[in-house]
Amino acid sequence: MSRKTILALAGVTLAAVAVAIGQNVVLGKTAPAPQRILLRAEAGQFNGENPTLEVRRGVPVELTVRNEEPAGIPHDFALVGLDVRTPKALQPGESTTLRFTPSRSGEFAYTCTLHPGLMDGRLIVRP
Ligand SMILES: [Cu+2]
Repeated sequence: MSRKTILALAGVTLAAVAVAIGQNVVLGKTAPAPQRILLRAEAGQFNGENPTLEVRRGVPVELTVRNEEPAGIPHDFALVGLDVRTPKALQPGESTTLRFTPSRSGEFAYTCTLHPGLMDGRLIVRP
């Protein structure tokens, strides 16, 4: 390896360090990993049982809702009291990811507004 090549590699390394330092300065600290949740709407239920979801307050949530009905049945998703909902009904095969950071702890209801009473569950935000 020539001296020129080594210097070039060192330059790359220094650039990488500078980028890493720059990110640290911008963020101040490492951002927490998002809490990822997948809800599959199928046969008129979420994940077959409308599970109770648990997340931590102050940590970003990425909640993906996917309509896995075979055909003809739209679904949506709304978290009552947290101002989180799918922008529109999802047709079979469609999905959307909702991103939010719960700012207060407590218990919140979720539902598919097209099938209330069938697709209802709870989200618990832990302090
Ligand atoms: Cu529904």
